[in-house]
Amino acid sequence: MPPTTTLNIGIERLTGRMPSRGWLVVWSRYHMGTHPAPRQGLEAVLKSIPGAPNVVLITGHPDPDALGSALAHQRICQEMGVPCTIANVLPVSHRQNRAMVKLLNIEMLQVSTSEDLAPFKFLSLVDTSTPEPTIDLPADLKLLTVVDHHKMAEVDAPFVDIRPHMGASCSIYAEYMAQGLAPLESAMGASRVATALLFGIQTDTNDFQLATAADFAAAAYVRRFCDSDVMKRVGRRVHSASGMTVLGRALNNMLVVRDFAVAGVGYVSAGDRDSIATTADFILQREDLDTVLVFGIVEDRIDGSLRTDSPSVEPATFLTSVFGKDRSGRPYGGGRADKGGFQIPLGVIAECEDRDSLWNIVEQIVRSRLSKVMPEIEREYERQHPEQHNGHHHHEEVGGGRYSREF
Ligand SMILES: [Mn+2]
Repeated sequence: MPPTTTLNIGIERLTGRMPSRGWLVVWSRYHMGTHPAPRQGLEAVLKSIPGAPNVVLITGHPDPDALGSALAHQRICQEMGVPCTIANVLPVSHRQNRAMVKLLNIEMLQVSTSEDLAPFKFLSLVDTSTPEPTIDLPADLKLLTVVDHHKMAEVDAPFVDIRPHMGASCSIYAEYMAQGLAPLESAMGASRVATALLFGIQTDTNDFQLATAADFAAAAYVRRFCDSDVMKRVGRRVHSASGMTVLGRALNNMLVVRDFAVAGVGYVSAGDRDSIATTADFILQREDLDTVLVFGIVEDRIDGSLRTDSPSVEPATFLTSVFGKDRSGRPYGGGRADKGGFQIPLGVIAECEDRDSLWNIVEQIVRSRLSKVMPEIEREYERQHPEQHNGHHHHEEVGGGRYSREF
């Protein structure tokens, strides 16, 4: 790391000068021709504009990587005496991202016209090298910094740090901090910035599946400053209202035999088909279960998901032994990327207008198929529905409108 005194001489001599591409070249001469590390470059550029209002304008709908980077940029600016505002044109659309904004108290200025940006002198871009295209930028707003991990782009700004090998822009900002630029060890408010950075890294690297060594190093640095309670609340998987409804029906109608559970969820719209799979994933988390089958009617077919943690259950084999094969000899499962997914066409029966009756038939068929490999299923059903077997068929209670609404 170059000595700080050298850096200060450079900044003093250049104070008051407009940053330009030539600036870094001049500055680097103080280091005898060596290119300055990005962290020093960003510090020098920000120190060259004391008091000049900077805006981080987020491109697109704000996502965790952009939000975390923007917060980090803002914190670095504050340490350098540069007022910094985070602004967005498009709203925060994902519910999980809205939770992040709320829980971390991220203040953003919603802008829509170029006048809204008039108070600012300098523009910073994070997680992108292109400004938001749906707004006209004021002619005198100068692009100051660009920090991004997407593909390399020709950008004319005093400070540009684009690293396509990084999994997240948040990793780059975390690295500046780890290298001593507004380090998280130092000041107040470190935990919200750290939490936002970790969330950005986690999201952009697909829960670290795509993380590089540099991303892990960045995550390890920010991790100890994180608010783990907020992390837990923001990171929690969110389900749509209709997904919750499907889950609720499954829990209400679940039959459990030893470590196996089966649950019918009634009619599910095609757009909500995934909630059958997520419901199966959720139920599989019950500690005493290791195989779960969830099914419903989607359009003109029975659609279901089998999930298993059991070393002795192979989804494709299990599904074939329960449901057999279609007339052309193909199994009903395995057609989609979802390995435990299966679809059984209902054919013309799908046209049945009495939706409750059709659902009852489907439930009975699945149950009787399952009882071939697991006879206890019928007994468990009878135990749960004694009224079905003492001659009182409370049809309304079974169909009961519970499944009759598509959602
Ligand atoms: Mn990103």
